[in-house]
Formats: sequence, structure tokens, C-alpha cells
Amino acid sequence: MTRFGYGRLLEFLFSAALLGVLTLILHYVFSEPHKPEPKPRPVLAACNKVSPLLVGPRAPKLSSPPSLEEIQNKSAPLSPGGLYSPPNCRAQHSTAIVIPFRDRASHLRTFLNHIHPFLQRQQIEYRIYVADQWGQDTFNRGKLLNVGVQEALRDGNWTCIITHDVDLLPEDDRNMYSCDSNNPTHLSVAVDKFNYKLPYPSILGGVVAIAPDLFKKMNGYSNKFWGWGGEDDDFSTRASLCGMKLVRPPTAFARYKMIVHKRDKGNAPNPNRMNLLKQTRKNWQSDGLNSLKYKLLSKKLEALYTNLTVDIGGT
Ligand code: UDH
Ligand code: MN
Repeated sequence: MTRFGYGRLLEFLFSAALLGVLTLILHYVFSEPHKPEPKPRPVLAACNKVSPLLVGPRAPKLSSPPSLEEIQNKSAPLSPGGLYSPPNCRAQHSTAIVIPFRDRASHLRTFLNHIHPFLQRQQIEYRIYVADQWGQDTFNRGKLLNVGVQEALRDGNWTCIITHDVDLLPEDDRNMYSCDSNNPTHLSVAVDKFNYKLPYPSILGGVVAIAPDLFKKMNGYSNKFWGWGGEDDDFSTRASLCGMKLVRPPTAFARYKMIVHKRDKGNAPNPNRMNLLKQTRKNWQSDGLNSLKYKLLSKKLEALYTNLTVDIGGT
């Protein structure tokens, strides 16, 4: 090789080395500062099958509920939207509670005041959703429940959904707010309004716990029951058409008080409900979650619950 050739080679090697050093410097200057490894969160042990915090029967306070702020101030810490996880153990159930609602502010305060401590004693993870019907059209409980469940399922992988009238207060925390994996559970078995007796065997109104996949299998509730009555019996028929049975916890603790109330404006008994109930078998697969249409006007993460204001249209 000629002198000239060595010179070029040395020049080349020198430039390459320089480029390497420059790259290293640039990398050092512009790369992200070294972050310390995040501390792993302590892994909590699973909560006990039977919560040690249960107290059994405890009479709910039915009248003059505190303000939302007072309820919040005395509550254990909740995440926005009314989400709770037990602080000291890993919950075995995660339950979304969905309430059909319109214009029952004082019932809601009575309910929240009672239900948060009740559920916390059960050591479950839960969140409360209020499906609030916007406007003055006839009330539609089934459709509101469909909306609430669908929206709740967007937020989390709940192991359990509980559809819950706002005026029913559980009297005994042994009545677990969790789901059976194969069948819906009728939780409000014994209600004071019905002298703590089941009015008829197929009843599935009030408070019902159902696993999300079963709710989907039943195509949710019918959207067609405008006004009072029928949607709960239709729901019961859907369960039986899907080959499910109703689970009922013992009446010794599946007990509720209903806040005494008059019939609401906009929720008169539906004169067509018996007719509709004759058509459940024909319609259930095309009327329900898969035909649900609504406008979600707002979703507000309140301190004690998630409020969904929804335009579900009218009859
Ligand atoms: N609901 C509302 N707002 C309404 C209507 C109904 O929030 O305007 C919700 C609420 O969650 C309620 C549920 O729908 O708990 C069921 O309605 P309801 O309480 O009227 O049903 P219930 O079976 O009706 O209690 C019985 C009629 C009461 C008349 C009693 C007269 N003695
Ligand atoms: Mn009621």
C-alpha cells in the first residue's frame, strides 16, 4: 500500500472514532435522565371469604338523611365516582351497582348513607352508578338499567352487576353483594312492604345480582316497558328462557326496608304491560342490549357515585 493509502485509512479511522465519541456525547446529553425503578406495590393477601367486619342485622336509618357532603366527610376514602377497594386486603368481588333513577334526591342520600358502610363491611371492591333519566317522558326502568350496565362495563371488568332500586335498604350485611357464576341472584327476597314475604315465586324485581356474561346472554332488560311494572317479570322470563334458575339467599338475612313513597309522576302503571309480557319469548333476542339506543348527556364522577344523565327518548 502507498503512503497516500495509509494516510486516507488513518483519516478514515480517526473520523469514525470522532463520530462515535460525538454520538455517545449526544446520547448522554439528550437521553432521558435515568429513572429509579418504581417501588413494587405491596401485594395484598386475598380478603377472607367471610369478612371479619360483618355485623349482621343493623337497622337502616330511613328518614332525614345527611347531606352528600356530610356523608362524604364521614366515609372511608373513595375514588372519584364512588369507587371503593378495601385498603388491607385484595377484594374477591368487584361489583358495579346500577340504580334506575329520576327525581329521588332524598332517597339517593338515604341510600348512599347506608350502602357505603354496608358494602365496605363486606370487603368488596365496588362502584355506584346512577342512571338518571333526563326529561319528562314516561319512566323506563329496564332501559335505564341497560344503559347503566353498558356504561359500567366500559369502565371496568366487574365480576358482578347489581341492579338496585334506590329506595331499598339492605338490613343485614351477610346478604353478600356478589354474583353466582351461573344464575341471577334475587337479593331482595324479604321486603318490609310485602311483610317480608316473597309475593310470587318468579319475582325478580328490586335488587338483583347478575354476572356480566349472564346479563349479556339474556340480552339485558327489555327496552319496551314504559311506566311502572312488567320489566322485572320480563327479565325473570328471560332468565328462565336462557336455562337459568333464580338463586335466593336465606330470608334470615336477605331482608330490606323500602322507603315509604307515593307513586312518582311519569311512572303510572303501564296498561300495556300484560300484553308485552306475552311477547317476551318472541322478542327477547331482538329487544334489549342489542337494540339499545340512547344519548349519554353527561357522565359526572361525583364523590359518592357516578352520575349518568341519559336521554332514552320516549314511548
Ligand atoms: N324510580 C325513580 N324515579 C321515578 C320512578 C322510579 O328513581 O320517578 C326508580 C327508583 O330507583 C325506584 C325504582 O325506580 O326505586 C322502582 O320504582 P318504584 O319505587 O315506584 O317501584 P315500586 O315497586 O312501586 O316501589 C310501587 C308503587 C308505589 C305506590 C305505593 C302506593 N301505596
Ligand atoms: Mn319503591
